[in-house]
Amino acid sequence: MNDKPEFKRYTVTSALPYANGPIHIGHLAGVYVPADIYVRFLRMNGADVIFIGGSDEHGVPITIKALQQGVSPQDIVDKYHGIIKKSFEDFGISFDIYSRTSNPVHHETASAFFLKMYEAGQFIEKISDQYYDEATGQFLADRYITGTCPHCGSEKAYGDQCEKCGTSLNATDLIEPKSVLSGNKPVLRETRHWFLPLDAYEPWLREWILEGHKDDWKINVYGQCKSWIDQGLQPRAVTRDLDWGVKVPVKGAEGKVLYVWFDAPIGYISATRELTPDWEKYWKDPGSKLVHFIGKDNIVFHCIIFPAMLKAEGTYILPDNVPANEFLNLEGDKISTSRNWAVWLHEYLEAFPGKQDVLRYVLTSAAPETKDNDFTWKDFQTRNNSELVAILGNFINRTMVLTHKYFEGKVPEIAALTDYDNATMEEMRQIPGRIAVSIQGYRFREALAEMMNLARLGNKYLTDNEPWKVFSSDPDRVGTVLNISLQICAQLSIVAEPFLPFSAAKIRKTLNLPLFSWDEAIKLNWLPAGHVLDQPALLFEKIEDPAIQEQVKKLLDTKLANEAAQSKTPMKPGKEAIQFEDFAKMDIRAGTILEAEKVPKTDKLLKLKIDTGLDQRTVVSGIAKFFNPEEIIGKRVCILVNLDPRKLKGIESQGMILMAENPDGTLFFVTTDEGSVNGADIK
Ligand code: B3M
Ligand code: ZN
Repeated sequence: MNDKPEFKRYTVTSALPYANGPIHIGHLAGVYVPADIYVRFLRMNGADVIFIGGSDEHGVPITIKALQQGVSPQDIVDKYHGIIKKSFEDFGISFDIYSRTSNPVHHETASAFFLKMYEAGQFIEKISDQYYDEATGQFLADRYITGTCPHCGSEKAYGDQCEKCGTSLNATDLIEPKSVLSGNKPVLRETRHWFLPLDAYEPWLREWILEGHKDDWKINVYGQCKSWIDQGLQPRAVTRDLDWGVKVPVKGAEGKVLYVWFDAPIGYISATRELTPDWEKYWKDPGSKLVHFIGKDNIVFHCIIFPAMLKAEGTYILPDNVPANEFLNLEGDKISTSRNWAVWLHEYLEAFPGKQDVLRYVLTSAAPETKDNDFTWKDFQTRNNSELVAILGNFINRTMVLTHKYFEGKVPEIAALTDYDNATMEEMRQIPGRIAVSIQGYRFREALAEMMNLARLGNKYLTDNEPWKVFSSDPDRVGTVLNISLQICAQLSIVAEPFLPFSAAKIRKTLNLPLFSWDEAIKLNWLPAGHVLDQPALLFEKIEDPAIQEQVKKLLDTKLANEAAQSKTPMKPGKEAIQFEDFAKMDIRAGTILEAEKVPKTDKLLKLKIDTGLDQRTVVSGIAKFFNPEEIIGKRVCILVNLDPRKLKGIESQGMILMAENPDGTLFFVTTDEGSVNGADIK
């Protein structure tokens, strides 16, 4: 291993999933599988490493779910914490601890953290008006208020957003607001909150991230940080009026809790305290390398807000890296818990028992490391059948079967080495180093591909040397070929361990070998002649069409159910007829989004730079609720170019992007097929 010499140990965290739903493949591909590969690799290197996980059990989504189901928030988190913890265990995510933020040790840790900052005068206090339910005697979080949307008139808008028209709202925008708790009209009351003045940390963040981590953080992570910092950081409230969470430990803060994003990352520290009395060295010694595995929606919290908190508190180390992934889609569509568009881990484990490694393999091969990626069941089947079965499984099986057939299951001697043998062994020597470099650079797809190259090397070696054809004439040669093939199997049992731990263990069992350390992966002589092998075991089996069809059907049913629910929202009525000339007046062109950024101080607007084929121009578009700026760069769009320019928030918008709007207000791009060029006339 070849890390910076100053690192003596590793503190590896993975995002704490909200305990209001089970784990799905998007969580796994984005966070837990890469983190687990990294940690298993470090352990094989003999590193002092802790791998922290746990459930995030606070926040409004959890109290709302409890309210909807008529149970307590504790019931909700108990249920999902149980499901999540078990599914991780069954899947082989090798946490050193999987904790939860409702534990007393977490409440103490988070509370003390806040108090220390409070006493050092690191918060600002602000008083503002907020809705209060007099019947139940409590302030109302945005999601606890419904009312009529001032934009579309829907009567079911929430205090933060109208789900019908997508507009983001302030609770005070609602016409006829109502408390979800009592049904009464809430009243405005003054309330006091504590804010973290992020703006004060801006110069430090610039230096630490924009200068200090320019070269070692992933571009997607660095880019998001830069855009946050460049847009100007604002003070952020770190307390809420809510009765579920970590109580704010100061006088005059009765009925208030810490904001969930303040307490949740402290959960990593609490979990470490729970794990070991020696926890401080993992969090306070600069010789510890802190790495946060997260999804891209958590970047700002882990790269800006939590580090600012750690810096303010003063005794903690900062993350060395935050290798956030992009998102995994499912069959071409965004994974969504509310639309049940997901492959749930606990359901996968039931449908495909014993096939943890197949999912680990597919999710690593298709990991959304640099851009969003798509999971399809077809691809899952293909990767299993033509890679795991046909390459890795086939090679190991053939080698084992031939050794049992010709040498009674004992490792044969090497007689003489040919040039081909030497070249093969030279190639073997290179592979562990290449895998290590990729893993340490957080490029897990590349690392996995190198591991599979070893299996390919073995397959080709065996096929090219055709031992089954030469046994009668030259048994010594067959002995040599099988010896080398078996050494490749042994090397696979080492280098496959971080990626495919269940299969690596099976390979070791058939070879009758222990788990070696990573350093030993270059030895090439793990199996002495005469070593007795176990029976061959089935590593991977073909996945047939019916198993895949069943999964596809399940998704299709979900889609149909969602569409049926959609169609209950009435379509807009048709418009009156027009003449062709009316249509022909519109100059619509194919274009490409070159740049996208949020318009400051709005929730709805994105400022886009579009290549229209005629020019590059600025368009302000009300799509920010549905698309993150960084996701849509490069997107093909249709743009109305001869619309009179219009000023929006002081920016001149020179045209309009065409969007399709569902009855429920969700937006989709209208786009053109591949081959169309920017400027193509749309008619
Ligand atoms: N629970 C958000 C999420 O699941 C949040 C992560 C907390 S990490 C400290 O995306
Ligand atoms: Zn609305």
